[in-house]
Amino acid sequence: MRIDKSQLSDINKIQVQGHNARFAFLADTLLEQGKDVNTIVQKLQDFQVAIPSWALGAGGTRFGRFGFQGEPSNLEQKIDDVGLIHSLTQTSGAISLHIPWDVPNDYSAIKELAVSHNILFDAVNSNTFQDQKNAAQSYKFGSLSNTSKAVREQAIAHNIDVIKIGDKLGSKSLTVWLADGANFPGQSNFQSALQNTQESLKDIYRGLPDDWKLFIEYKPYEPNFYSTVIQDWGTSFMLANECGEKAYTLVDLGHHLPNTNIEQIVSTLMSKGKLGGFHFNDSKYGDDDLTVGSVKPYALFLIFNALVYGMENNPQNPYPAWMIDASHNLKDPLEDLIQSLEAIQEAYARALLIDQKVLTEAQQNHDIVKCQEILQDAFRTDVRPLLEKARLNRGGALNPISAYRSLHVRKNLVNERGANSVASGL
Ligand code: PSV
Ligand code: MN
Repeated sequence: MRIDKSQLSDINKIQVQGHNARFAFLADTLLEQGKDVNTIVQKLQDFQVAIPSWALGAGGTRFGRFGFQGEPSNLEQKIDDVGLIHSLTQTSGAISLHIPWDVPNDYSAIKELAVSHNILFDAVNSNTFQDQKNAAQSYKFGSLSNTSKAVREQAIAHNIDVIKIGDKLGSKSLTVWLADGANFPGQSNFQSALQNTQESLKDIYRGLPDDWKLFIEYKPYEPNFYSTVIQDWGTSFMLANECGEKAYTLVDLGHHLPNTNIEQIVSTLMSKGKLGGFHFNDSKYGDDDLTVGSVKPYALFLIFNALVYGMENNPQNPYPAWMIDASHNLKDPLEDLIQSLEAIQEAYARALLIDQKVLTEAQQNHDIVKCQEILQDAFRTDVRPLLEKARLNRGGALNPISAYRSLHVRKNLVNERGANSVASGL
C-alpha cells in the first residue's frame, strides 16, 4: 500500500480550517514574544528521524511475543512501512538496517525502492549478540571483548561486512552495540575485556571509509546483569577517542540507570564534539523501549534544550544522527512510531521556543526563578499547530494517526501480506 499526496490533501481539507485558526492564534502569541515562527516551522520540516527496521513489527519480551497482523516480513516491506509513516508524518525520511536481518538480495532494486519513498539509508547496525546459523564461533561469552582471538576476529569481520553492505546502499555510519559483559562476579576480567574491545574497535575503525562515522553505543545492563563492557557514556567516549576522529558516542535514552541526568551527558559530549548519534525512546525503569514521550516528556524536553543549545553553539560537534529505538508489544507498531515522531517533534519545537540569550542572562544573574520560568513557559506551550504546519507544508497529514486510521492502512497491509506475517528483529 502507498499513500499519495492527493489522498492526504482530501483528508486535510476537512481539518484545515481548525488548523488555520489554531496556527494563527499561536503564531500571533509567539510573534508578540518576538519569536520567529517561520524559522521554527522550517526547522521542524528539516528534522528527519530514522526508523529502525526492527521496530516495524510488534516487539516482544522474554515472556512472549504477541504479533501484530500484517507485519513486514522482508526488507522491501520494511522500507514500504517506513514510506507509509514518512508520507503521513514527513519526518521519518530514513531507515536504519540491522545486519544480518536485513541483507538486500538486489541492491539496486532496494535503492530504487527507497528513493521512490524518499527514504535514505541511515546508520547500519551490526549484530554480535546472536549466533548465526553455521557460524564457526559463538558469541555466548562475548564478541569484541571475548577472551578468544578467533571469536573477536569473527566479530570484527562481521562489522567490516556490515560496513560494506551499508556502503553499497549509501549509508554513512556504523552503529556498534555490544551485549558483551558478565552475569556473575568473577566471570571476567574487566581490564582485559575492555582492552580487547578497544583493540577490536580499532580494527573495525581501520575498515571505515573516510566519509563514514563509527557510533559506539553504551548500556548499563542487559543481557548481562552483573557488568557490561561498554556500560556508560564515559567508557564509550574513551573508546571513541582512542579510535579516532570519525568515532563518536551514541546516546540511547533507555540506556541509563533511573534518574540519570541525560541532558548533562548530552551537553558534555557535544562540547567535546563527540555526540554522534541519538536513539529515542522512553523508559520507566530500564531499556523499556516505550513510546517516546509517553512517560517523561519533561525530561525529553530538557534533553532537547541541551541538543538545541549544542547544535547552535558547538560547531565542533557534527549534526547528530537521529533514530527511534523503541518497540511496543501491544500497539500497532506503525501507530506507535507515529506517536513517537510526534513526541520528538513536540520536544524539539518547545526547545526551539527557549530564548537562549535571555536564559543565559538569567543564569549569569543567578535568577533561578526566571530560568525556571523560561523553561516551563516553553514546555507549557501547545506547539502542535507548528507541527501541523510543518507537515502541511511538506504534503503530509495534518493529523497522521487519524489519517492512518481513515485510510485503513493496517487493514490494507493485512490484506496484502496476510494476518500471520511476522517481522524479524529485536
Ligand atoms: C539493545 O539494547 C538495542 O536496543 C540497542 O539499543 C541497539 O541500538 C539495538 O538493540 C539494536 O542493536
Ligand atoms: Mn539503541
